[in-house]
Amino acid sequence: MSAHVTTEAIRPSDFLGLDHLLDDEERLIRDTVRAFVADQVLPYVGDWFEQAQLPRELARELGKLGLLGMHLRGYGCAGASATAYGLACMELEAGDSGVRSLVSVQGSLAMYAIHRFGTEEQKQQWLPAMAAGECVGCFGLTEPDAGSDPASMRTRARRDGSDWILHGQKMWITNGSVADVAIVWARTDREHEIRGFIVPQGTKGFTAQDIHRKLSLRASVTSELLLDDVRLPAGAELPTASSLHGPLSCLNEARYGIVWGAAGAARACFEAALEYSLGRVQFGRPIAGFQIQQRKLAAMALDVNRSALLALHLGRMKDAGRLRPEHVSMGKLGNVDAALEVARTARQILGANGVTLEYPVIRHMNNLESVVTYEGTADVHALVVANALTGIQAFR
Ligand code: TGC
Ligand code: FAD
Repeated sequence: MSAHVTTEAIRPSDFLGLDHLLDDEERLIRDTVRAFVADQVLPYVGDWFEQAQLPRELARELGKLGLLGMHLRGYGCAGASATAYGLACMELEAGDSGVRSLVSVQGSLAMYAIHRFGTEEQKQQWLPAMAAGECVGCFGLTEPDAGSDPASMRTRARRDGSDWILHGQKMWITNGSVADVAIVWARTDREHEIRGFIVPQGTKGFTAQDIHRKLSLRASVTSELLLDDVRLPAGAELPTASSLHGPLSCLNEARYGIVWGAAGAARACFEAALEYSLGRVQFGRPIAGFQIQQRKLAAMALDVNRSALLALHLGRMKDAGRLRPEHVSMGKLGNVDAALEVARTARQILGANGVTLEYPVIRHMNNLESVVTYEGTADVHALVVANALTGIQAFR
C-alpha cells in the first residue's frame, strides 16, 4: 500500500476537512444559510444588539428560507434531516445566538410541541403559519421560582366545565411579548400532571412584559408572561403530553440545535481573532507571530473543530435514530463550554477593540452567558451525564 499525502490546503475554520463528511444537499443548505446570515444579519446585528431588538420581519425571511420547523414533516415544514437542521443552526448562531434562538424557540419548542403532542386540528391551525414565519410562537416553562427544577412550577390549570382556567407566571420567555401564540406548561388541579396549553395572544387575562437591562442575548426579546385566570377551551390542551416528559422532549430538540449553534459562535470568534492577530502589529510584527498568541490560536482551532465534529456526530446519530437525551446533554455541555472559552480567548486577542461592537466577539461572548444558562445549565447537563455514568441521581 502506498502512502498518500493530500495536497489539499489547510482551511483554518475547517482544519479537519469536515466539509468532506457532508453531502451535496447539506453543503447547499449550509452555504445558503451562511449567505443569508452574511447578507441579512451580520451588517445589522451589532445595532440590534445595541438597541436590544430583533426585527419581526426576520421571522418571515427565515420562514421563506424554510428554516422554521425545518426538521418537522408536513404542515408546510421542510422535513429536512437533523444534520441539515443542525448545519442551519450553526450558521445562524455564527451570526448571533439571538437569531438561532428565534429559530430554536419557533421550530424546536413551540412548533415541535404542537407537532408531537397536538391534535390534527391544532396542527392544521398553527403549523403552516408558524413555518412561514407569519405567526411567532414562544414556550413558557420557566417561572421565577422554578428554573432548573421545572417540576416545582406553580402555574396551575383547573377545569371549569370543559374549559381550562390557567393561573400563574412564566419568566425569561424568549419572544414572549412578540409571540402570536404561547405554549404554556401548567400543573393540573386534579391529577397533578404537567400539561401543555396553546394560548393565543390577546386571550383575556394573558399579558406579556419585556425584561429589560439584559447584557446578554440583546438581539432577542425576553419576557415575563402573566396568566390571570386565563380561560381556554378544551381544544387548547395538547392532549398527549401528560408529564414533564412533554416539555423535556421539546427541550431535547432545541438543545440539539444549540450543540451546533455553539460551534458556529465559536467559529465566528475564532475567525475574528485569527484575522485580527494577523493584521495587528505590535513590537514590529503581527501579534499572530508571538508564540503565546499562537498557542491560543491553536487551542481555539482545536475547540472549533472538535465542537463541529461532535455536533456532526450527534447529527448523524439523530438521523439514525440512536440519539439519547444524555448524548444531547454531553453535546450542549461540551460545545457551549468550548464556545465560551474560545470567545473569552478571542476577546483578549482583540485587546481594547475586543470590548466594542465593531467586532463580533464580545457580542458572542455575552450571548453565550445566556446559552450556557438556558435550555438546562451546564451544571444540569453535567448531572445528566454523570447520572448516566454512575446510576446515581444527584439533582435532589
Ligand atoms: P425526571 O423525574 O427525571 O423526569 C420527569 C419525566 O420526564 C422524563 N424525562 C425526559 N423526557 C424527555 N427528554 C428528557 N431529556 C427527559 N428527562 C426526563 C422522565 O422520563 C419522566 O417521564 P415520566 O413519563 O416518568 O413522567 O425529572 P426531574 O424533575 O428530576 O428533572 C430532571 C432535569 C433536572 C434533568 C430536568 O428538570 C431539566 O432538564 N431541567 C432543566 C430545565 C430546563 O432546561 N429548562 C429550559 C426552559 S426552556 C428554555 O430555556 C428555552 S431558551 C430558548 C432559546 O431562547 O433558545
Ligand atoms: P436556577 O435553576 O436558579 O440555577 C441557579 C444556579 O444553580 C445555576 O448555576 C444552576 O446550575 C445551579 N443549580 C440549580 N440546581 C442545581 C442542582 N440540582 N445541582 C447543582 N447546581 C444546581 N425559559 C423558558 O421556559 N422559555 C424560554 O424561552 C426561555 N428563554 C430564556 C432566554 C434567556 C435569555 C434566558 C437567560 C433564560 C431563558 N429561559 C427560558 C430560562 C432558562 O431556561 C433558565 O434560566 C434556566 O433553566 C435556569 O434556571 P434559573 O435561571 O432559574 O437558574
